[in-house]
Amino acid sequence: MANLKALLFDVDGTLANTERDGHRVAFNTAFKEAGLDWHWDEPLYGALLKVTGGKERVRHYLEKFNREFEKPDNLDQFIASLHQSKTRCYVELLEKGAIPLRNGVRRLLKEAENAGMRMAVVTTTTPENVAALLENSLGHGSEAPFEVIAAGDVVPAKKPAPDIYTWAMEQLNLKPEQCLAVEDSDNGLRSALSSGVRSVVVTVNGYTQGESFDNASLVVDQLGEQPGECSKLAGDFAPVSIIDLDLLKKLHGAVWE
Ligand code: XBP
Ligand code: MG
Repeated sequence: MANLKALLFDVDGTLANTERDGHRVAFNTAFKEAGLDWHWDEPLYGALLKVTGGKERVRHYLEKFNREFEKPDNLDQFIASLHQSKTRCYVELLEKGAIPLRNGVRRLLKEAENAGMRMAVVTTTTPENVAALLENSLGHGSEAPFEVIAAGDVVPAKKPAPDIYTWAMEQLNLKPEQCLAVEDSDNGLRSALSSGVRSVVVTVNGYTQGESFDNASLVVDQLGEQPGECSKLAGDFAPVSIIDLDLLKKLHGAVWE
């Protein structure tokens, strides 16, 4: 049986519902600031979420949804500068307190920290976004419980590629059988599984609830702040009323036994 040594947390959609009311809104503000008439409404953004990474998502939008836009010669630079404005707008939203953590996240992070469990962030989003989310929701210095922040362009291939998980585990000097991932999307689940991490808890959200999570260890609607708040949607592991450290250890043991 493999002992659980670290929890690996995805950010967008997992720690907070940042996509619809955060990234999407920030993209639209950045488009307006740049004098573009582009607007990403909620359904369009849901379709665009299939591609991870903000810069990659803008490129995908131009290829699939806005082919008539006359691309500048320096397209890479154009997208990079648009994305920089988007990051600034997103951080401003977080500073206004626009996006709270999901139910139960604060509790589980505290419980894991108190128990001395090692933790890392494993995300495709930009590092500034992670720092701003943690700082504005948990307070100053709240990156501290995370030994590693694996984020953004540190690896070229974003989720669902395994690279960001592999990179994070290398930094922690741990093997996949020592880690459990918490994710919210099919792209994130596939990334974790293909890196060798087999115990993965998925907490679905509005954008991902229709996805199929066939190889997840456990799929729930939320972590839950109080016992009884969390409902199991799929997985052999039962019963589940809250996702706490004890349950994660048992789940991990069952996956690797
Ligand atoms: C989600 C993503 C990110 C964000 C936008 O990452 O795919 O691209 O949507 O952030 P995860 P950036 O679920 O792995 O946290 O614009 O900074 O890429
Ligand atoms: Mg996610």
